[in-house]
Amino acid sequence: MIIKSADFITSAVNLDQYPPPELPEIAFSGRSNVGKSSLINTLVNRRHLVKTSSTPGRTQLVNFFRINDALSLVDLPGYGYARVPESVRRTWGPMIETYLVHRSSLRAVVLILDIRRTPGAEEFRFIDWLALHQRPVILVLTKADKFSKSKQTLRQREIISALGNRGSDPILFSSKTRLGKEAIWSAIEGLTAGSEKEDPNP
Ligand SMILES: Nc1nc2c(ncn2[C@@H]2O[C@H](COP(=O)(O)OP(=O)(O)OP(=O)(O)O)[C@@H](O)[C@H]2O)c(=O)[nH]1
Ligand SMILES: [Mg+2]
Repeated sequence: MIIKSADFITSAVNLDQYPPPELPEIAFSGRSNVGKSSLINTLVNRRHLVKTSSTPGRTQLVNFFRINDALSLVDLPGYGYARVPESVRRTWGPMIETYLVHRSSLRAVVLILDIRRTPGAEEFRFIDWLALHQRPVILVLTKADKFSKSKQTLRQREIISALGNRGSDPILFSSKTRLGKEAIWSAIEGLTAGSEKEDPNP
C-alpha cells in the first residue's frame, strides 16, 4: 500500500459525531496499551499521526483517520486494564459497542493481541460477539520483537490453539521492526476491495 495522505479527521463519542460513512472503514481494537495506535502509525508510515503512550488508556475516544481519500481507519480506546477513572471507563464499553454495531461503513475489525499473553474469556467473548454482528476480524499478534523468530512461531501456534476455531490465523506484527505490515495491508485490502462504491444503506 502506497500512502499518499494520512489525516486525522475527528474524535467522537456518539453516533451523531461520526463523519459521514463515505469510505470503507477498518477499526483497530484490543486491550489498553497493546499497541493499537502504534500499529496504525506503522501501517501509514507516520510516527506521530496517532498519539501513543506507555501509560494504558491513552486513546479515550473513537478517532477517525482518512488514508489516500480512499479508506478510513478508526483507532478505538482499549478495553481491560485502563488506569483511568472508573467513571470514564464505564462510558467506553457503550461507546465502542455503539460504534461496532452501528457503523454502516465498517468492513472489518483488526483485533490486536499481545504475543506474550494467551487470549482468554474476554477475547473469546469479544470475537464471538463480533461474529454475531457479522463483523469480519483480522487477528494480529503484536510486540513480536519481544521474542526470537522461533519463539514467535511457537507463541503463534499456542495462541491459534487457545483461540479454537475463532477468527483467521493471527498475523505476527511488530511496530518496532515493521514485521507483518504488508500482511495486514493485504488482509485489509482483501476485505475492502470493491466495496467503495457500495451503498451501505440502499
Ligand atoms: N516492543 C514493542 N513495543 C510496542 C509495540 N507496539 C507498541 N509498543 C509500545 O506499547 C506502548 C503502548 O502503545 P500504544 O500504541 O499507545 O498502545 P494502545 O493500544 O494504543 O494504548 P491505549 O490507547 O492506551 O489503549 C507504547 O509504549 C509503545 O511504544 C511493538 O510492536 N513492540
Ligand atoms: Mg491508543
